[in-house]
Amino acid sequence: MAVYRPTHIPASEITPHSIYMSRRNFMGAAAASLALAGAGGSALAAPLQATPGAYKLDEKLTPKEAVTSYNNFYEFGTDKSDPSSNSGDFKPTPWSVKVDGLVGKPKEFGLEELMKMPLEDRTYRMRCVEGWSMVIPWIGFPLAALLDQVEPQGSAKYVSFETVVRPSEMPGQKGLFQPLPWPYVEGLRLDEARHPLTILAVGLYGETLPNQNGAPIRLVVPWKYGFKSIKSIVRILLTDKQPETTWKNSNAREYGFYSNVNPAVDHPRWSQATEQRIGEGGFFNTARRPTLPFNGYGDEVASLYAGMDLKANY
Ligand SMILES: Nc1nc2c(c(=O)[nH]1)N[C@H]1C(S)=C(S)[C@@H](COP(=O)(O)O)O[C@H]1N2
Ligand SMILES: [Mo]
Repeated sequence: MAVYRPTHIPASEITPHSIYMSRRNFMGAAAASLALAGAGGSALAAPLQATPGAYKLDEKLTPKEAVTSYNNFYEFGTDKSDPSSNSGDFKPTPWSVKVDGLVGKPKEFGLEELMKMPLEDRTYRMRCVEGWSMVIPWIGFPLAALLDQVEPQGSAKYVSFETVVRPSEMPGQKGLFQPLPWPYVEGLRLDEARHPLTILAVGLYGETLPNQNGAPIRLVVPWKYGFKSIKSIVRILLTDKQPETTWKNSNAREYGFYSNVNPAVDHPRWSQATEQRIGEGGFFNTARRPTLPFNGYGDEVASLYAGMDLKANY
C-alpha cells in the first residue's frame, strides 16, 4: 500500500512571488504573453455580472496576475506555477454538481443553473497554511442558498466536498508520482457551511474563474487556511459524520479538520504568527504582517466555536 507523506512547504522555503515574477520577466514580453495565452483558463474567461456584496474589505487587492499565477492546485502539479502552466487542457464546461446525502431533495445542479444564483462581489482575505496571503475579489453566492434548495434533514451535521478526478486533463493525477490521494476532499460543519461568509465562487476580478483557481466552481471559506477552499467541485454530500479531509488524512499531526486561521497555534514545523502578503511592496519584498485570529473575521465567526478548545481542535 502506498504511504503518502505529502506536505505543505513553509513560505520561507518558497520562492516569493515577487522574485518568481521578476524571473519570469527574463522570458521577454513576447514569449511571456504567448506562455500566458497557452495557460488555459484565462483565455476562456468571460465577463460576469455581480451585485456588491454585504461584506466590504478596504484592503489593497492582490494583483490579478499574482492571483492567477501563484497557486496551489496539486491536481496540476505541486509548484506554485504548475496550475497556471498545466491547466490549459482542463475543460470546466459542461459541468454539474451533485448535492445529496441527508437531504429531502437531492439534486444535480447544472452549471448554467449555478451561474443564475444571486452572484455577489465578495472581496476576501485568504491565508494559506504555508504563511502567505492574498486579497481576492471573488464572485460567488452563499453556499447556504444552495443547501436551502436541497432541504437538509435534521440529522445532517456536516457537509463534505469532492473535486473532480480527470487524469487526462489534470497532469498531477497521472504518472508515477502523485502527491495526494484523489479525489481531493474537504469538509465543514453544517453551521460553518451555512455561515453567510461561506461562498461558492464562480469568478474573480469580474470574470469567470480561471482553471488554476478552481473553475468552474470552488468553495471559499475566508476564516480558514486555504486548503479548506476546495476547487473544481463535483459533489457536495450532507452527512452525520465528520467528513474525511485530504490534508488531515495525509498528515493529521500537521493539518486538522477545523484549520481555522489561528496565529496562536503554530504549525509543527513553523510559526503561524505572521504572513507575507503576496504582490505587496514590489520585487524582493519579504516583509511579514501579523496574522489575525480567524483571518480577521473573528467578529463574524468566533461564536461558531464558543466553548471549544481551538488548540485541541486545530
Ligand atoms: N482540489 C484542490 N483544491 C485546493 C487545493 C488543491 O491542491 N486541490 N489547494 C488548496 C490550497 S493549499 C490553497 S492555498 C487554495 C489556493 O487557492 P488559489 O490558488 O485560488 O489562491 O486552494 C485550495 N484548494
Ligand atoms: Mo494553502
